[in-house]
Amino acid sequence: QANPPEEKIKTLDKAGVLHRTKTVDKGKRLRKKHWSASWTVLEGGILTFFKDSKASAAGGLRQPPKLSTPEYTVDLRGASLSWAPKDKSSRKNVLELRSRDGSEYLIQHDSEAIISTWHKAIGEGIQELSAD
Ligand code: I3S
Repeated sequence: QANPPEEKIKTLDKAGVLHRTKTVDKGKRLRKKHWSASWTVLEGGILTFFKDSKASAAGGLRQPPKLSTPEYTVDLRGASLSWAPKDKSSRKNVLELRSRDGSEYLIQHDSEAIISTWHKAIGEGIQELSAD
């Protein structure tokens, strides 16, 4: 292997704007879904959802929201990812991410191509961590 694992894990895997909502907080189902479009970063086995920001949604990849603060940080170690069952949302292209601490998130993008790249990247992130 060319790079030591410490080196590899620091790499930025992916960043972009996604729709997301938290549905379960450490085993406790939240009463209401609050979808928001927000800047999302996958890096070093951690998925970070930044606070909802119209600027980040509009700016897309060209304008990372420097002043935005993380809202949810999901450790992918021990997490699982699947396509959300239809009863979880009426939206299309919805992924469901479950963290090891029993929290759940829905992740959505209208573009099937874009959500597929996130599916692959997050899935690979989970795989890499399970190999340690
Ligand atoms: O599970 P629900 O209640 O159908 O989720 C919907 C609500 O969160 C809704 O908010 P309001 O109750 O304020 O209208 C959202 O606008 C919808 O997007 C949620 O359903 P979908 O199917 O889009 O996840």
